[in-house]
Amino acid sequence: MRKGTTFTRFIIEEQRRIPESTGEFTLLLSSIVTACKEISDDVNRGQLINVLGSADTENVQGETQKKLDIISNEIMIRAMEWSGNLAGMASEEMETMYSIPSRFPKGKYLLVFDPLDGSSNTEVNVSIGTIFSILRCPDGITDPKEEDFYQAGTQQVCAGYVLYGPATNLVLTTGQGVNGFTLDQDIGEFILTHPKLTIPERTSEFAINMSNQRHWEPAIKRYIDEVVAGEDGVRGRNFNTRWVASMVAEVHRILMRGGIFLYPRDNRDNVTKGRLRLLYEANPMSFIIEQAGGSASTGRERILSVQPEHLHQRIPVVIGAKEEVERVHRYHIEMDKELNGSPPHRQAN
Ligand code: AFP
Repeated sequence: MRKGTTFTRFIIEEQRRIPESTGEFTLLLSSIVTACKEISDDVNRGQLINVLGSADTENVQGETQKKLDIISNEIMIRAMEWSGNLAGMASEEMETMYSIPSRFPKGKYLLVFDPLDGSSNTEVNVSIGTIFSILRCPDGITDPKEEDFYQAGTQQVCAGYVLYGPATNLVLTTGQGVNGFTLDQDIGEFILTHPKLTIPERTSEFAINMSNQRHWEPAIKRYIDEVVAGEDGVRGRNFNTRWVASMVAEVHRILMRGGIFLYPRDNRDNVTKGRLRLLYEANPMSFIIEQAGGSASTGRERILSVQPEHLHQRIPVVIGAKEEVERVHRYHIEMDKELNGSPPHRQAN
């Protein structure tokens, strides 16, 4: 007999702790996880079932879609729309929100997701993942509009990701800490392998796309110059670097052994407000990181407090070890004081 708590048992036991629970949320989570197992299987088979490569289409952000981006989005939609737990969905791969077709019952939750984050890595067999965030549909609304999704990250009921790497991991928070599961391929179940994950406050590992260095604001340049200088500089100790170009993999590494991840805004035309998306990348990851004892900031404010204004809104992201995130935040405050109110896009020079 295998040892370990299955995901199914875990969520049912969690549900039992809340006497007034209807089980709707448990079913919703269970459907998301089933969809992710299907995505995991397609990612795993890749070239064998001809799902790698470009779909030759563009998403709303003007990014070329991979076949697997479209397939994963379709899997999520088909797995979730019938469930009766959702009032609507929104995804990186769909320009507008997805209304639940009238032939299906509706529920009290909204689901926002990035079906396959880091998909530029699909051809090179590097870790990628699905990110999701569950929000409550505002009271009395059965036919939500896009504005109903514009909820600050603090309002999230649950956030999670599934990492498709050498192993498939599910990491989840409902605001009571963070738990990690590993897919046992033989029995098709996630098993609780990483209970109560926490991030060390201190780290010596950073992740940033260094090729954008010349576009950064002075605060980011200062921080990175200092960590790169290592024991010869003001930090007095050496740092190491990693960059996977897959936020799920970077956040997972931080949860496993610490670190800081930065995708700051910079002075390139399409990155003046940041590169990553608030609702389905930054918010769920920030909720997880904070619940594990880390910090998540735009550099200037707490990500989870930002009021969204668009479905596909971008935002600067600095997340991970508390001490480091706070330092980056301090550098931004000092820089802004020095530059004394000059417009943000100018400050990147
Ligand atoms: P894709 O899903 O288009 O591959 O983007 C991945 C991502 O949103 C995030 O996971 C990475 O950290 C970041 O973009 C990588 O961006 P760069 O290619 O600019 O480094």
